[in-house]
Amino acid sequence: MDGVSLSSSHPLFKEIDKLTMEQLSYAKAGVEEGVWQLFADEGEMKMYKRDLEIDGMVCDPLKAVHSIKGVTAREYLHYFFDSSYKLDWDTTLDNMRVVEHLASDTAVIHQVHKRVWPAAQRESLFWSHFRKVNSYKDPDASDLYIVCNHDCERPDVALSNKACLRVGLTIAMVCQTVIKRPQSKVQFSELSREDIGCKIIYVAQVNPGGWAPNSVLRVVYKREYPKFLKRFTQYVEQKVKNKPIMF
Ligand code: 18C
Repeated sequence: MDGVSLSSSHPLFKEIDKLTMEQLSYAKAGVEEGVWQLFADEGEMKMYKRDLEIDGMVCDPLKAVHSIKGVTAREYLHYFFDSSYKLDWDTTLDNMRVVEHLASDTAVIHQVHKRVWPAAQRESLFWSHFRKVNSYKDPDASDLYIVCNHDCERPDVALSNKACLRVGLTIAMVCQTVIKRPQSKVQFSELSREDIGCKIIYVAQVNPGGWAPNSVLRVVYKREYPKFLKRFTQYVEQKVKNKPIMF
């Protein structure tokens, strides 16, 4: 999947293009000491947060780095982007639907999340864009893909119920395939899953969109993000098992 399928004349193109590239450099910028606090450290998976309140609401940015074996960047992000898998792996969801397929690499998605007592139920409405950006890959990587998600407004998508609140979100997953055999000496078709790995960076900032007790929110945050990344990784590892490698 080279190039961008979404037409440059689409009304959302400029916003999608700008934000996707901004999130890519933000994700790749690393985690400066004294700025990011490590709160989950499980094997290769490390999660960092910063404290940030906007209008009294907790909007703590999250940055996670992970590294896995046997999966390519394209495969990992295929399962993250393709909405037909979301109900399999996203345990925060009550339901979801694709509002519009804007192009093969861009969709608008509406999700209704599980309610966390005593806060109101949340939903999210966002565009999701998948792009290959090899010119930004690390020297040891053979490719680089990003999925960027950001909240949007659609007059044709009403709140699923009056008590629901819509969250704001900017989320990006950046993945790079690393090949363990010298690339100059090997064809992709000769590689096995033992020869490949994937470096993952996930960045997220969610605005709760209305009242929720800050203490509950931070508990949900610290529980749900590690749960998500571990579960999603296991899901992808299971899905690609015994399938031909997709570069
Ligand atoms: O990136 C993820 N998923 C993608 C799915 O396609 C997409 C997600 C976008 C929406 C994220 C908004 C999440 C709101 C969650 C509401 C609470 C649900 C809790 C359910 C508990 C059973 O990019 C993976 C996303 C993983 C999300 C982890 C949870 C993050 C919590 C952040 C704070 C949420 C604020 C509002 C909740 C108020 C509750 C006190």
